[in-house]
Amino acid sequence: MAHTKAEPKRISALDEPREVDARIAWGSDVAAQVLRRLDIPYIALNPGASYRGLHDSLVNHLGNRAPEMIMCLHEEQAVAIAHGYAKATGKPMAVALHSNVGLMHGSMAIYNAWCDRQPMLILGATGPVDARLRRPWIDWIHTSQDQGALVRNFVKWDDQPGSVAALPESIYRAWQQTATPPHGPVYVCLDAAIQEQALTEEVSIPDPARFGPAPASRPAAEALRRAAAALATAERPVILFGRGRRTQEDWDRRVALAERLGATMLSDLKVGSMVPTDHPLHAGEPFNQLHAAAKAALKEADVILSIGWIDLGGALRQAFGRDRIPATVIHAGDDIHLHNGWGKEHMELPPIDVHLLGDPDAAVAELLESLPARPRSAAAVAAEGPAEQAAADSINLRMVARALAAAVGNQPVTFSGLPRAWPIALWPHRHPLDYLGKDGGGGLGSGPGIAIGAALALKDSDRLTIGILGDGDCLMSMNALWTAARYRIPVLLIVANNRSYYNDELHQEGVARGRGRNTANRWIGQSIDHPAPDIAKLAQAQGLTGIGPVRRVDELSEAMRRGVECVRAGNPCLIDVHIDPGHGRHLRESMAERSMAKGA
Ligand SMILES: Cc1ncc(C[n+]2csc(CCOP(=O)(O)OP(=O)(O)O)c2C)c(N)n1
Ligand SMILES: [Mg+2]
Repeated sequence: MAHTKAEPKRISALDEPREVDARIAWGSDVAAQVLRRLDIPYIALNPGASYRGLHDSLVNHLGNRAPEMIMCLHEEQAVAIAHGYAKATGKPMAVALHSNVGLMHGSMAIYNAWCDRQPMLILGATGPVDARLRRPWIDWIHTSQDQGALVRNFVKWDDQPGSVAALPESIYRAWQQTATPPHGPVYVCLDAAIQEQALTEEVSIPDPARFGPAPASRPAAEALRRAAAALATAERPVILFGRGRRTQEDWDRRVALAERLGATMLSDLKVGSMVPTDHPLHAGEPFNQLHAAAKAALKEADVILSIGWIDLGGALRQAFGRDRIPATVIHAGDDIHLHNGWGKEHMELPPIDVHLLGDPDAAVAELLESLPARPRSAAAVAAEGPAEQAAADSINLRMVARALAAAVGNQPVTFSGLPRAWPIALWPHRHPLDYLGKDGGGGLGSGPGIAIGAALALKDSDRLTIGILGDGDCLMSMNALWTAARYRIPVLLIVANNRSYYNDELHQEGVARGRGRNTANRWIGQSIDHPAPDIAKLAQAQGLTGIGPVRRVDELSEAMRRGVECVRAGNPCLIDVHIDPGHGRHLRESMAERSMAKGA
């Protein structure tokens, strides 16, 4: 029997199928029904015959609703959109990837989501697995033995169910895996022949209620007791705020814990906003590599508490080198459950004295309950950035931030991505959705998709979703923008366009310096200029409002005003801003130094 629930609103009025067939009559109808019962709102996809059965079920059986298709021009962007959606909501949506080829296209974005520990349900397809059913040629090149092996090293779980009757269990388990913390993408590969099989008997699709995700795990009582004891007597505690949930409740508890302990707060650019960056206890800005204030705080600390810090080993290494760490190190997190040895995204093995194995925010809640109220005076001092030395004829990110803030006014903003030199101190993060963090795997080209996915998730909220993207990042996934135009996803993309893969220019400079060679050649093979692609036109060509290139300081305010107005009216917009390539250089200097030291 077809599942009957209140039909959710579709975002695309264009994609209304006619004469929908409510009968569950084909193998893929069963898979589609399972998606509906899981209340999956969207399925991002690029089509392909390996899942033409499922495609038909989504359209002609479910009526392209719950889930609704979000069509993309490249699989990498379908995955990136689900990634951005998960970042903003904490919830998975679905993705469909065609056979081996679509999976290969999507794989880098899956890797990003994996490293970022974000959930998503990826449905793939192959086959027919039964060779007798394969069409000549095409079905043979689009069938792979053990297709999940392509991504198995960077998904949490994968499966290829062997019958129609096995579909519900497989998809329910996948959902349970992806939605249970610690999160990660999951992949279910649907045999084309199974999808296209006519049902001869009713297939039971159980209610998903008893197959749902498990709650986040709480750390062991004994470990909590030891951690609380160490913290209760700490004189100079430091808390590293890493991965956590984007809820106001968890945010408030993190702040309360730091305040109760009088602890210096440090936060990570990679995870996004987890604590207020302008809190008196917050030292400096969120960082990727330790800044001086963070280093000093860690060196002086008697207790270091990591709340899901992604690279605790690396942070300690930067502060202490090979020296012994005098502080008691407490780490709360469950990431260890995902470490499989293939990727090294587990980072350097940190020395840990008290391991609070479990959900980092659960550890915060437990510690807060057991620690006595003992507020101490604020220890941290905000690190001052270097003075602004902007020539009036070149635009830097501080100017962009100021102009954007003026255009936005009081409306809350979600930054889906920020470039390294973005002046967070000018625009502090004060809400869990203010900034969603980095792409996870450092796979370039994710920025547009993640921004669109976040905007899709937040489109009915009071927030404005803005992605500040590098030109290299944006150009790699330019055609993600079509999806934003097609579904009227209100996102503002601002390209911090330095006409270069500037990050890597600095690497080349560092290598040349280390080898005593000419650093002036660093731009060769790195500059995206002569011609500089007209990114605003590329946006316009896909149906967005494209503004720019903005080259002069006096054009900035008007460009930002127009961009914000466009997105407030419900439409996507891109503003291409040519920025001074050298701005923010000091923030990247360490890379050049590292290359110099290692000659790599
Ligand atoms: C898929 C992929 N290809 C290449 C790189 C190497 N890479 C890292 S940052 C970067 C430059 C990014 O350029 P842009 O987005 O313009 O930012 P900018 O450094 O100029 O601010 C490159 C090429 C990568 N990380 N991922
Ligand atoms: Mg660039």
